[in-house]
Amino acid sequence: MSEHPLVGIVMGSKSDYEVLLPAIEILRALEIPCEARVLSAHRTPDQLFDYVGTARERGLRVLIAGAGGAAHLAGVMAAKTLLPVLGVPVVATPLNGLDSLLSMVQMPKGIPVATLAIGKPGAANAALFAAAILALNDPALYERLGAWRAARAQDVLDQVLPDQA
Ligand code: RP5
Repeated sequence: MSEHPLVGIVMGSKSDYEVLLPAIEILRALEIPCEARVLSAHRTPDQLFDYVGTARERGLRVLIAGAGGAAHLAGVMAAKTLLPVLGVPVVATPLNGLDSLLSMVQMPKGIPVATLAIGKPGAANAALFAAAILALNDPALYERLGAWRAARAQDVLDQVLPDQA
């Protein structure tokens, strides 16, 4: 984690950490300074408001919100900032993340939450989407993101099936 983060990752509970970990790992791989916090829209609303309300002046440029259940975290954050908020639905209830997905993707008109897939794939893509946003004004990051994408393509091309080994 950096002292001057550009991306702030907020999760509603420590129990969400494993799901959000791919986002942290990809941001690190792309050398994007980030920070992660546990803050809840319903358990710590005042502290969440403080965090989001000061995010821009502290240098943050993109926020990632991961939460499960009735995942109002992302929408509440989006309501308190003009920074882009990327939502990652988390599996936390018997509804298997569909509750969280719909809570984020069905935000009423006017307060957008850019919602990714449920779980770890969504967390990884949130980091990549944050990178794409930041790369608009950072040519070096654009190059790193392009190299990351090319490496993933090479991973696919290098795959060998059992009957080809
Ligand atoms: C949400 O409730 C959190 O984001 C988490 O996904 C879910 C369960 O939280 P814990 O009961 O594990 O703290 O607010």
